[in-house]
Amino acid sequence: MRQAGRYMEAYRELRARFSFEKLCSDPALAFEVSLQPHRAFDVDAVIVFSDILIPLEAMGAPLAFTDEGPRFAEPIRDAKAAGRLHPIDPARDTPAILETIGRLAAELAGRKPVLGFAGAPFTLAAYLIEGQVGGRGIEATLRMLYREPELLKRLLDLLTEMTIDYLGAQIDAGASAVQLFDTWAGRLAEQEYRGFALPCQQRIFAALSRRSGKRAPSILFVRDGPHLVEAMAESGAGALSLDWRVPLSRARAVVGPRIALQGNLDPAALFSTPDGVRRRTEEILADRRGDPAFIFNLGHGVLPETPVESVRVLVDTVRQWKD
Ligand code: 1CP
Repeated sequence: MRQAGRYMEAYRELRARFSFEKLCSDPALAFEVSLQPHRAFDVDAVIVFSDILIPLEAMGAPLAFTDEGPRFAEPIRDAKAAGRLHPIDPARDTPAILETIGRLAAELAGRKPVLGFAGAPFTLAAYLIEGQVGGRGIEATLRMLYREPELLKRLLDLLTEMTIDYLGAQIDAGASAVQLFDTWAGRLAEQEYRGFALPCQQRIFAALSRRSGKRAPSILFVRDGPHLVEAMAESGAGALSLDWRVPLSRARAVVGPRIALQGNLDPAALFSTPDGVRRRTEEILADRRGDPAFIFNLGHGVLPETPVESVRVLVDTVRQWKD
């Protein structure tokens, strides 16, 4: 999950000097930001600093990170606009993330895993179609899904192929595991999830597990997805990352013992007192006591106003836990 960010003083200092785009596109800076949570809290894994939307710009969709969030200047609403997108060659078109992963893997060699990541096709399509996600959620995307499903599927196809290449290149660059973020797929009913989001996830995880090069474990995140856990288990991901809306014990009962579960403290719980943070963290750890395939995580990224002390208490609580 997003672990660097504005709640950290060291991040705010760098952001005061450099744009978000610059932090992502300069491997020396991205390397520094990636390591900030590692240095501050000694977290168990380091996620490379980048954003799921960066490869879309490389596909030909002009992107700006504004104060109101990311924005595509030309939302993709018809076949003509979709036709302007092109495949990418990760080494040529997204060198910064690969270089940053390489530097992190060398720095942390064998001591800590480096996580690569990508947005899942449905979520990437939603950002492209909306242009900017605002108060009305992903209404334009849903309109395309129900009115022009073939157009959406063509877009999803293109994004699926790109994501296979993009994650494969991250694994080759040194990522120990990769996480696929399908943040917006939880907006769908199970039937549409199975029709539009799941097939893309399945193609990506199947391709990654079949590849002749290096392989790496995979994690699938869906936000707002308690109703989708059973279908998510069919994605082929080795681990499911869940938000706080579903009790992990219930998810475990649904998916069985073979898939790892990751989650799922509500990031808002970090606004509690240190004792409150410790208690909520321990409740999740106690719930998963004896579960050999559990990764503690937040259910979503750290919120900008989060007290740093809460993050420290959380990491210490997980570290000190005796199962
Ligand atoms: O300086 C800033 O304010 C930029 C805030 C920020 C950050 C720190 C954005 C803009 N992206 C990121 C980094 C990021 N994004 C990481 C790097 C890992 C880390 O820092 O620890 C990762 C893994 C992401 C993934 C991401 N970006 C997702 C999937 C996970 C999720 O949060 O649901 C999504 C949906 C995005 C899009 C995005 N990028 C940035 C924002 C504010 C958003 C969300 C916009 C929205 O809510 O629609």
